[in-house]
Amino acid sequence: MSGDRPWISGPPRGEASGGPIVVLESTVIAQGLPWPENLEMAAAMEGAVLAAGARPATVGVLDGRARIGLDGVDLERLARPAGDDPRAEGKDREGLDGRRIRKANRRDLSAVLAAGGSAATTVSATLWLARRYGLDPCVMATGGLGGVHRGAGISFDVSTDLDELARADGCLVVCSGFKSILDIPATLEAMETRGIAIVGYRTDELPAFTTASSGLPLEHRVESPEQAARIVWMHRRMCVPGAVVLVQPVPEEDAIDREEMEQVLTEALAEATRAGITGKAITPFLLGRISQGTAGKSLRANMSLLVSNARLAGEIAVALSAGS
Ligand code: PSU
Ligand code: MN
Repeated sequence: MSGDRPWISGPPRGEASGGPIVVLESTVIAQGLPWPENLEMAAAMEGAVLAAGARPATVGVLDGRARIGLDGVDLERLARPAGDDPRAEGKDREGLDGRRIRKANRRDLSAVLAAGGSAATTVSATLWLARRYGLDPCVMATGGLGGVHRGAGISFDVSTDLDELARADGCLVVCSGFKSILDIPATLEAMETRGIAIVGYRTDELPAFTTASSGLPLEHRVESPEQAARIVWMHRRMCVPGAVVLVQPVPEEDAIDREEMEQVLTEALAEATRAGITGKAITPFLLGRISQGTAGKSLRANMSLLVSNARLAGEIAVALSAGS
């Protein structure tokens, strides 16, 4: 499928396509989870989409080409650490030190492709690439979205995910809220400013990633994939700008207690400040510390919510294609 666009490739689109597709990001594989669980999780997410009757397309950049859909070998390239230490931590997994797999948001894409490089894509880069390829509007699943960081009033650290969601007209993003390390109330405000629709899946409160609830109320709720599809269908039909974000809580049996999470997070944030870690490196660093601090519970919860979001996105993609 290279044609006149050798810089991007993917599955057949439009008439020739084999039914509904669920787009998956790859930063969570390369930077969000440790090896080898990251590779297991990537396969499990694709399996959950297939089981729902849709086709998965994990997005990434390999050797100077954007790819909409990766095979097992590609996924392993993104997942496997470059160094000798298979448990290389946060900072090393960022690609800041010559690591092959970088973390790319939308603004990084041109430079990475021009250099013939490889990168995992964040929500913003994934959404943009999928739409640019022709999966527009698309259905996507992930764990936690980027948003407004704590202290953003001074650092200005606000994820470009929010701006891309505001542009991704008619797309659906299924997730479990935002990264728990963020300023969640401020992130909700920033979503409202940008006019990004947010709907709870079987919940009245915004989930807080590996914790079932942030305690913050949501104004809209659906109970089934069909009801969710109806909102997306209406959103598309009315041409309301931006994406619809559907938030699903982590499965109950894997959820982490809110107080426990707050405590571990406070310590991890203090450590990040002491170590001078900022910008794109902060998420991988904190996720690693949180996993250690919760004795692996957060890792289990993270994987569990990713798989259940992939399944739900698959079910909604099927419902949307049946209704069109
Ligand atoms: N949530 C996680 N792990 C991650 C991410 C989110 O639990 O690795 C990634 C997603 O790809 C998201 C990105 O799009 O972090 C946002 O990064 P930043 O805050 O640097 O924009
Ligand atoms: Mn940031």
